[in-house]
Amino acid sequence: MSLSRRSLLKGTAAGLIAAPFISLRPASAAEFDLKMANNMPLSHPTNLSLAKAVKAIEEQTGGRVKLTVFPQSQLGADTDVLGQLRSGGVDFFHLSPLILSTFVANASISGIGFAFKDYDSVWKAMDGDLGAYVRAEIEGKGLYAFDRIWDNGFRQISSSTKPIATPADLENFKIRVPVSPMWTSMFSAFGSATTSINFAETYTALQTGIVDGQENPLQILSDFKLWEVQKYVSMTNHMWDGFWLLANGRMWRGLPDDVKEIMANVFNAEALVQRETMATINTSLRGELEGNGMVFNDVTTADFQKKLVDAGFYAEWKGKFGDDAWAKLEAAVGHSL
Ligand code: X2X
Repeated sequence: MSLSRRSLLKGTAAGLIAAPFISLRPASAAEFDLKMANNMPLSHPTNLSLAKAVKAIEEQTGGRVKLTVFPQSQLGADTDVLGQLRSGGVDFFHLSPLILSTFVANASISGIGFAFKDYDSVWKAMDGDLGAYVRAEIEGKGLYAFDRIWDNGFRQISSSTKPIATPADLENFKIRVPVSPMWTSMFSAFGSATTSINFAETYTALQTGIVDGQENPLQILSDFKLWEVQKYVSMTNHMWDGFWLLANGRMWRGLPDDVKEIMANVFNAEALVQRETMATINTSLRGELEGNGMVFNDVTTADFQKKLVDAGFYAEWKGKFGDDAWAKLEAAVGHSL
């Protein structure tokens, strides 16, 4: 032990001197010690941005807020963590709007098949009226959603058995879908044999052959090395998906206004960085996955959408969401569905 440290301790023990530049409070004694959960690995842009946000919030609040991130479903599968968020066991959680819809029914409206043609229309809608509508629904159920939604990506179908070239290839196809009525409904409309499985169990389900395929953005195929258990990737772009950054409502409302403002500013700014990072990486993902042996095919998306129309998928969901919400969706995406 160095002399200065020994004398510092002695002084502290005697209660005589305060070390001017050293906080004697242990790191865990932050005023607000909060838990954040998500289902992505540390390499995913969500966690890259989150690490920066956590540091910025600790700094800007002068150490009053300590955030601990639990990535890659460490606290449990998504539907379990949603329960923990509601009860307050978890303070913040990044979650797909479609899985959130198991609690906030109309949250899945942004996930309607083929609603968004490109990212420009996604951000216009989600940073605009449609996003505001969904956040109000979320608040109505007692949770809080930060203004800027984070990107998950446009979803593509992968398979271990055959390329999905036409809608007919999806008939009786054994596919994993996340736990959400809309995902089940959509792939049932394609005639697939769907199994609802949380993401945390998806790799194993593919590996053991419980299902032959799954659908996710290319970023996830890369991050989770799905080429080890999947061969074909069909560029269906059948749905855009994001992650709302959610907070337990009671915890959030209990924070002082200055802390809330710092957190909201940092998280919303970092969400925009995450979107940029996703867009940059996206340009090289197909090549990277092909390099790992995956075989890609492009499809005529209009054929897939027609199948959904014919199966009554849009009519069913228009009925479920209600005319008002549906009108907001069509206004946001700029075309009728
Ligand atoms: O469960 C999935 O497939 C994932 C990771 O994309 C979501 O969080 C919806």
